[in-house]
Amino acid sequence: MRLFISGDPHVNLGTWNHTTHEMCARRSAVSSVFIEGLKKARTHKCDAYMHTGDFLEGPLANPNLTSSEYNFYRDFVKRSRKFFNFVTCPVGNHDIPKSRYSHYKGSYPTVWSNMVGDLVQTPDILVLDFCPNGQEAATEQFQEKLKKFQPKGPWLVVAHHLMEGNFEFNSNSIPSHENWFQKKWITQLREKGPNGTVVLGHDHNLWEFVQDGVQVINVGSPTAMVAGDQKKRQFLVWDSKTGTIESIPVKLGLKETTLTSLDNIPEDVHRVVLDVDIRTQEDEERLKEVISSLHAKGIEYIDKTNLFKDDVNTVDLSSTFGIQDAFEKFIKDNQVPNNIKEVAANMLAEMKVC
Ligand SMILES: [Mn+2]
Repeated sequence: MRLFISGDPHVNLGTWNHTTHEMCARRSAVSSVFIEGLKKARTHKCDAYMHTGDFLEGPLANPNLTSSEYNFYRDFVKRSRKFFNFVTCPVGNHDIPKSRYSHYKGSYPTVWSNMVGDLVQTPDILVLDFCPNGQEAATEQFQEKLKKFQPKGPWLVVAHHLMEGNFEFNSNSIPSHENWFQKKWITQLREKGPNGTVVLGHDHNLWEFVQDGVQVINVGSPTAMVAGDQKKRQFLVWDSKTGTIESIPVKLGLKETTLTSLDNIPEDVHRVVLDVDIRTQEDEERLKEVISSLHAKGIEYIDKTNLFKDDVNTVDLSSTFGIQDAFEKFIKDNQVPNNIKEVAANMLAEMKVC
């Protein structure tokens, strides 16, 4: 089996703590990379598409999805199963309803919970869901699973955990927000067989190292988290026969550019930094013009002149549902096989109805 692996997409990231423009750009970037992944999974002859949790920016942060978005993504996964065994595991912290966290009181929506938890059924893959009850519970969960783990060949562990000692951060003050994949676990896993790999989700950056002969890879988010983020992005392909893991680079991201003159306004960027020298009334009029054209195109901007800094957040999100555009491009793409195009076209038609 060849398994295609993609990390934390966090679809809808930006519904809190970001400007409307950032939100639009991010939705559109995630949509494109999602389609890109589907195509790459085929060209790399993969049998299944797995993501390592936090598919949506779900209940933990903000369950602020429109019902058409939610239905669309759920449908996408359901239908893409005709072509790929699309698996949504492990479960990430954003895929879990708040009501299951021990420290939360009250009830919270279970936006995503019906979709997660489809596990790859093979003795060679061990999946560790994010555990909402803290590190002790996560450790217990690992030791329980380890007892039953009997790989016959090359093995793979996929977990929605941060790596102890390699990339430690406390993203908020709630201890149960993090699970740590411990280094001693790697030593224990090594006893199950010499040809093993650990793939982690949860940390949005990309990194890897080898310990006790076991390759440990943090897959990272498949696209930039904000405009201007230049970090390397990737998908992974794991081959169960050879135990090899291959990194497939992803070029898509959120592009930012700085303008020092208002002569050439780029079309293919997500954010423009306007660092222009305004001397005359005419300059000011031109800047106003440029800003309104950026608005119209849904391109975010940072105005360093401060002349129009209050003039933001005017884009209507309901008209900038990025995945529709991505699908339209996908359907027109000559390299996409017809049977996949057909499904995409049907999905797009249905999406427009709702
Ligand atoms: Mn996470």
